Amino acid sequence: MSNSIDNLLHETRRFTPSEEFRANAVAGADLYDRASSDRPAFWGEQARELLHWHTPFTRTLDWSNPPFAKWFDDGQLNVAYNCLDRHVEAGNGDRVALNWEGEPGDSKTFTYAELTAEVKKAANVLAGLGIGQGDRVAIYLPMIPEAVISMLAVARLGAVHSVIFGGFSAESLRARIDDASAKLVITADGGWRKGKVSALKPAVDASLTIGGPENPSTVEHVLVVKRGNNDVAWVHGRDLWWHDQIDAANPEHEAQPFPAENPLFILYTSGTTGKPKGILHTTGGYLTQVAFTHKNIFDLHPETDVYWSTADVGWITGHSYVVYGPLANGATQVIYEGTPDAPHPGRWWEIIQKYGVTILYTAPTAIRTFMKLGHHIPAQFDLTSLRLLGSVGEPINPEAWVWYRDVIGGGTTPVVDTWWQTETGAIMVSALPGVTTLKPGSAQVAVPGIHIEVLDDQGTPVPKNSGGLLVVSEPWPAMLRGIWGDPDRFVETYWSTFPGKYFAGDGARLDRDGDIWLLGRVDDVMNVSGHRLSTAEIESSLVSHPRVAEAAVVGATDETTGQAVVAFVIVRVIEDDDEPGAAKALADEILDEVVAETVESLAAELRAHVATQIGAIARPKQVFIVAELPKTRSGKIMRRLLRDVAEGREIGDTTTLADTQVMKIISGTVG
Ligand code: 6R9
Repeated sequence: MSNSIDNLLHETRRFTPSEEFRANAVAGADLYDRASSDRPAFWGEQARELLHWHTPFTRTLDWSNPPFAKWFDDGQLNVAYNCLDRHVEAGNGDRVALNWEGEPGDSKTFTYAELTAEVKKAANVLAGLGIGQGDRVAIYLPMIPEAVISMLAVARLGAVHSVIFGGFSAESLRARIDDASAKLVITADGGWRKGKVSALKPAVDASLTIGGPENPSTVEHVLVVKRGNNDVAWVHGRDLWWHDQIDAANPEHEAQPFPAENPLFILYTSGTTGKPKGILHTTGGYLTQVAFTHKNIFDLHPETDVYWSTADVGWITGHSYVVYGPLANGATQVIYEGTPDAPHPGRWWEIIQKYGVTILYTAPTAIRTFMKLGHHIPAQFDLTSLRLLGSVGEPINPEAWVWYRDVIGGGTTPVVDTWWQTETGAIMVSALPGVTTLKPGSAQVAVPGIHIEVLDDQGTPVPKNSGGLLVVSEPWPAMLRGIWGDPDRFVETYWSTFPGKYFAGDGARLDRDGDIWLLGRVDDVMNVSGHRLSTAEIESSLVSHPRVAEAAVVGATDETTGQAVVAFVIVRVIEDDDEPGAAKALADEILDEVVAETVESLAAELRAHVATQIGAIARPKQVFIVAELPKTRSGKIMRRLLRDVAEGREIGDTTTLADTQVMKIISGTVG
């Protein structure tokens, strides 16, 4: 095993910040010193500096009842006022807040003054429907401006939003509505995805009638945004058109202050057991850390930067780094409704060119998809406005990191790999782009003010050059405040492995410099003949082979070895510089090409490649060449489903897949 880790940790490429970047960087190395002497005091300074408090706080952290933290709890603020009105009052009302791009090519721009005006009207609409402090509102919308407006309107009233991914089924939607006892659902007729309108309202209609009249839901009203212009069924008395309500709404609304520990949102995330967990976040600490990290890690210069996070608002990244962080900092940003390849595979690069995007934040899964399509596609667009790139969601293998920097970043932009979770609320491990010498593949160091450790099973910090479990050892401002309605599960899931410390569920290694390398969820760790192998590591090795674009590895039960390594691999187009069109080849055409050169010989080559790179113990028992991998809408590979295939079982619940057809295709290829 130590050989295999050495392979990853032997990454020798280093990228120091350029003189120019360093000279203009928002964050300097002094942040680490300032934060380390007294963490709560440091966060108190940040909270005062970055936010407007209607009532200033006198206490920073109350940790008298761990693991239930309170931050700045005698202070009062309004989150929407912090994201909107205060920028207008400071004279920045004409600055663009949102450049929204619809998938079919329509677009809309909102200045801070215009966005503030929309949110005030929306807040009055919601208040008119009986929404007040503490009430829960479910938001089930595509990536349209109304998603941002709804979240901020809920926040403005001191109410609690629960944003649910547009891809979730009626059953999942109902389970979340019931768990939070939501009074209102905000949805749309439909949204654009992959070149056509995908209806949303039917899922809401179906969810609210599940169980028949004996099982009424808590929902009183459904507000419907008109986006897709598709026909919708209508329940009179319950359903209301958003535009009718907004047009009739009072434009005046004064934001009231709420206590710093007033809940802001619930966001559901999957756990190791079936029932989704409603992760609860509050206002003051959360907004402090998202604003701090957004400003310092993305080196935000709000007057000149154009920031784009490609995340959907249904994911925590959309909450913290589309809505709250950027808007609290007065940033100008881009949001995009659709898929990266609609109507053509250069759509994202076209958007960057159109708006002059300077900071891009996206996920490794997207980067690897673009690698697969080839560099000819981004090369057709002017990407020279980009000056900083970010990554989030899973480990980014060194090859993808370097490709991202070279092909998208023109060989000059820093790439920050940011580790965090729904539960942590904000970034916890990341380089600072003007300070840190970057190392491809490693998330590197704790954010100033955050205390991260890698512990062995006994809870002892591991020395450099070894691995263990990632924990957060001190409370942090944006930490989850609990699981909605289930305090015991909160304590049990996160705080019982190492008492007093937060266990994130991820494996990690420290390299010889003490930098952190994330190795994936610990439930993604395989045990092959008594050796612990990380799925991330074997995947990284596979992706370093020139024919591999993407790889997913699972441990399948094996009579002799306990578990056997089974790999699912998507092959990459071999780029032909004389024939750029070849790079556009679709996944199934690639597959045909591979079939022609015999799948077996490639599989054998890849098995040998892993054995050479990592060691015989990691050699996949089987390598399946597939056209697609099953992913959730936030881009996480659903290894559970691949394990089902690898072990020849019937495939389990696929409702959280972005594309529910993909498992049929994979089973067809493998079986
Ligand atoms: C923000 C987000 C959290 C899990 C987390 C870890 C994985 C996220 C990562 C990363 C390696 C990174 N993860 N960022 N792994 N490097 N930079 O993704 O939240 O959807 O709750 O997922 O994602 O396994 O535990 P969430």
